Amino acid sequence: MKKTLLIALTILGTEAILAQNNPIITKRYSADPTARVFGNTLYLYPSHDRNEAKWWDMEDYYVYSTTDMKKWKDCGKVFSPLTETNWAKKFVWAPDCVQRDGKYYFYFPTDQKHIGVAVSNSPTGPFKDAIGKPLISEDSPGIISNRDFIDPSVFIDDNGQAYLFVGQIVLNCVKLNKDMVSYSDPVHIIEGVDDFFEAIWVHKRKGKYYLSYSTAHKNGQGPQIAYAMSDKVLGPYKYQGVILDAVSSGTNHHSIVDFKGKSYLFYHTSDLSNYRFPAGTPDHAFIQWRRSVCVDELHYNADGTIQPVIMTVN
Ligand code: FUB
Repeated sequence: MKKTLLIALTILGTEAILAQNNPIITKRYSADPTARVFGNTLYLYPSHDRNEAKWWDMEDYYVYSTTDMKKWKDCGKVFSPLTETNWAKKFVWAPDCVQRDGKYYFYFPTDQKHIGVAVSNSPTGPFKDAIGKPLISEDSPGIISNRDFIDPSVFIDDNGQAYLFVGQIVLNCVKLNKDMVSYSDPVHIIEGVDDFFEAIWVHKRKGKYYLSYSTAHKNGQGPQIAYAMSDKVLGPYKYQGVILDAVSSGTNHHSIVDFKGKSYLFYHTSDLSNYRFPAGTPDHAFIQWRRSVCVDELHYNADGTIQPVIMTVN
């Protein structure tokens, strides 16, 4: 991602974005990037920061895809929970999408307190509300939530068991049923995730489970992406260190994925809108709701620990 090359062109009505530098998505603002590999293609499921944003008042979701990490396709709008469900009222934030038995399940937070699930036969939607109500909420039995109940992240283990991790400050986890739109197990509260604030991401490599997440703001410094490891998916986890230092945005949110022989960290910054946390003036604070997705390679040490990621910038 070193040389600046950013060209947008139109091919047969679909927008192809050539991006070899950060941020990779410049057509519209995007944040909270969940990257997932389905088949030969990497799909990006970010949240969508609006040009007119007055807060984190996001309304809909767009998807992007690539087969080479250089050329990105804008797959268009795939879901608008505020108009396409009869229960979501505001704030559609960081989503996730996983595949099971040929269907794609899209998990999305709304209203700072509900997690919904939508489904499609295609990774690029359109997604439809699967159950007509939230899958789980801050006041569901067993949930512990003393702040926002947001940022769903689904992990499917090698034995096929799917887990939904979710929450802010307190990390809740439930086992999803095979239908992916219900759960029946007790709620697990995950221990050992030091300084966890939000943006949970779960992955597994060589038999070890990794939880990575955004820490809280500290002493005026922006949040970092830190991680913890365990031999068991439900922990307890042990803190390992920082993967990504504070970015220009006042929020930090990422995903980690392997694609075509390399590992990547997707994250967001506010570089494109020229915002740098903390805000200098009230006017400056206004543009913090316009973030853009970036990506850099991620490297592991021989013992499985993760090397800090060096951000590449324009
Ligand atoms: O984008 C809205 C919220 O900001 C996300 O849900 C959090 O993770 C933070 O990035």
